[in-house]
Order: sequence, then structure tokens, then C-alpha cells
Amino acid sequence: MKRYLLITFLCILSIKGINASNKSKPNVLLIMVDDMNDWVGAFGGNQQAITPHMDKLAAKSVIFKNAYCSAALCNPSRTSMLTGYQPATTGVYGNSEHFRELPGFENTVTLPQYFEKNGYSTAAGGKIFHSPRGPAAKPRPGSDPGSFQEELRGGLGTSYPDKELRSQHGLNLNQKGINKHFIHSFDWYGVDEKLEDTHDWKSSDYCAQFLEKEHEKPFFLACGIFRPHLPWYAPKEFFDLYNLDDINLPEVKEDDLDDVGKLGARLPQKVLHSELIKNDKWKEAVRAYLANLSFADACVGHLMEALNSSAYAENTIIVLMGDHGWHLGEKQHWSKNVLWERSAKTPLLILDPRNKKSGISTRIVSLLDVYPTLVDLCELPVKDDLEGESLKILINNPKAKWDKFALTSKAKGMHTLRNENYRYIVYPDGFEELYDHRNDPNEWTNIASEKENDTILNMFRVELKEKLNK
Ligand SMILES: [Ca+2]
Ligand SMILES: [Ca+2]
Repeated sequence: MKRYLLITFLCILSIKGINASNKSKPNVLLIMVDDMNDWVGAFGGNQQAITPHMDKLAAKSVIFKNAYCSAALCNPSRTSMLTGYQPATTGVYGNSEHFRELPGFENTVTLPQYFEKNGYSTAAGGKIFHSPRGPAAKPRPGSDPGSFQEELRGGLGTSYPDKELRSQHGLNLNQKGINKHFIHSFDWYGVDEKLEDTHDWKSSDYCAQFLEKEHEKPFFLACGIFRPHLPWYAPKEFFDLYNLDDINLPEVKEDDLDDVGKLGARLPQKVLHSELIKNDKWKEAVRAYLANLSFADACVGHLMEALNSSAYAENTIIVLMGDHGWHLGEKQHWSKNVLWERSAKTPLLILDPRNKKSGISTRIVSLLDVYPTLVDLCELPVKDDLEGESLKILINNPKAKWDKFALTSKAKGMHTLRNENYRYIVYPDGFEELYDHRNDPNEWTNIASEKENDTILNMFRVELKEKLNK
């Protein structure tokens, strides 16, 4: 009996020991949802969005309603967030470059690697890094081998429906002016696949199972959900959430592109937009995006349920984000990779269960800020080459004074800056756009040519120069 008591006592001590070590350093759960714009209920971009799990998490978190990506495309956005460097620094602007192949960045210590260096175990399920292997390559998660200690390299999204069930929208996507990647990817269908059998569910389940295990070290766990990235295949039950006739379309101004300059006017998928209108498929496409967003939300919900019933609920910092926004007809554009608000803005929320702070911050922040924020919240040694800013002050007080600019880049000489009142855009030919968000949230009226805005334009020019010369 004495021996039994001693063993019990030692067990309690050792469990307490684990708890104590985990308590001294918080865990991190990073959730990235691909191509998610602000149509998440809590972020207010679309009142029809059904995203109960993300909304529930948002209610307990500090949510950043003005968060912007460093680049509105998977690879440059994720590279920037995970290295802590802006695209102009690494030169990664597109989907075909890998940062480790660029001079000076071979030994970059990525966000998960910095946590590993500081005593954390790291794991990832699903797409966190992009797979920069050119447009012809099959997308696959995990493209920086070694960044995570353990990784699930599974599939993405869902299975594809049988060939005869694809492209039922009847759109002619094989025509001049439509991005050729859309021929196979711009499609939607409610697939006959159980939620639990989908790739995205399995990514979240991999992370859920990680949370069920006992971990001696604090951990950095990342979960990548691929939808609502194209193609919009999701289990049928998510399409059934939305009644097609009731779908509201985004507000679009017909002559909106008249004042954006030559290069700016070339970027939108105008032919695709008119093809959708011609075939009366705009509502269907919007519903498909919403359905895929609800599917992603269910996968996030599975993970949150696992965290909440785990031993780590009270000591895990949660970060949830998209990698950039998405246009669904605004400015006659579909998809991303342009410099306007719909493309640059994406949800970001941070929950630090130790301080129980929640609220809405409208301060201008960047996904580039995530790396230094997590280093700061977990009290790791300062990494002084990071180009973002810690958001800790805003997590403690979402309305704290903050006068930063967010930079989003598309190419050399092609950048946009956002501050609380304005968006500024510049193209390689020197053409500029300026929008006043206090009265023009849709960025319909370019006021850059108005004489009275010279001082504001100059302020942005100076700020951009400073940011690019960092
Ligand atoms: Ca993306
Ligand atoms: Ca316009």
C-alpha cells in the first residue's frame, strides 16, 4: 500500500511537472485558411457567411479587422509571414520562387524553426508553406522540409468529383483574357464525400490528434486548411446551407476601372466576370465560395473542439488567419493578386488565454507582424532582423495608439500601402491611386490626381521608400 501511495505521489508530481513546464512557456496553435477573405461572420465582410466556429473563437479573441498580407498570392504571402521578411527583401513575389534558393536566404530561420531553436517541438498538418514548383506542379503541403519536425503531407481540400460532374457551370474558360489556371480550377460542386473523409478534415484531425497526446515540451502546432481555395469542391451539406435565390452579390460600380491606369486595368479577370454574368452564374459562384468557407469553418471547429477538451486549452495561444483576400466580382475581378483592398485584406485573430483579452482592433496591421508577435508573447529572445512589429500592445488594448502602415507588394515597383484613412497604390509606370476609406470603402474613386491630395501622396511616397529601403 505504501508503495502504491508513493507511486501515485510520484505520478502526480511528474504530471504537475509537465504542467508547470508547459505553463512557463505557452504553446502556439497557428491556423491558416487558404484564400479566405473577410467574409467570415465575425469580420463582417458578408452578412450571409455561415462560420459559427470561427465566430465563436473570434468572440474570445482580439480580432484585427484591418489586417493585410505582404503579397496577395499564396507563396509570397506565406514566405513573408513565415520568414518575417517582406517580399522586397527576399525577392519572392510569385509562386515559382523558393526563398532558400535565393542568395542570402539559404539559412533563413523560419517561424517554426525559431520556436524549435528555443525549446519547442513543432508539427504541422496541411498546407502551411506553399509548394513553389511552378503552375504545372501538383499542389502539395509542406514545401520547406525541415521547417517542422513532424508534418502530415496529405492531400488538399476534398476529392474531385467524377469527370462528368465537373464544369457543370457551362462557362467557357478557355478563351483569351481568362487566366489559363482557371480552366481546371474555376469550378464548384457539392461532392458526395463524408466530411471526415476530406483532406482538409484530415489535416485538422492530424492536429487534433496531436493535441490529445501528452507533450513534454511546449509546442508550436500549425494547421493549414486549403479551402476556400479553388476548385470549390466541398461536401454537399455545405452548399445546402445557402439558398441560391437569396444570395447577395458584392456591390460593383460599372465604370470602376476607368480611373485605375493602364496597368491596373489590365489585372482584373474582366473576361471571366462577363462570362459569369452572361451565363447567370455570379450567384452560384458566390454561393460556392461561401459553401467552401463554411466547410473550412467546420474543419477549424473540429480542431477547436480538440483543443478545448485537451490539457492545453488554458495555455495555448491561437492565431487564425487567411493568407490574402479574394475578389468575387468587385472591380470586375475574380481571385487575388491585385493591389486593392479586397485582395490585400484577410482575417487575423489572436487569442492569448493567459490574459483573457478580447475585442476588435481596427488598427492597420500586417501578417508580417505575426512572427515578432509570437516571439514576443512567448518571451523568446528578440529576433532583430524581423521586419514586422509585435502586436502585443494591441492585444492588451485593441484601441492603443498605433500609426503603422501595411505594405502589400505584387512585383518590383508595384506596391500598395494602407493607413487608417487611405490606400495608396503605385505601378511600375509611376501611375498612382489613392482612396479615402472614410467615405469610399469600396475604393471606387481614385483621388490621386486631385491637387489638394499632394501632401498625402508625398507622405505615402516617403513611407514606401523607407519601407523598401529597410
Ligand atoms: Ca492563398
Ligand atoms: Ca474607380
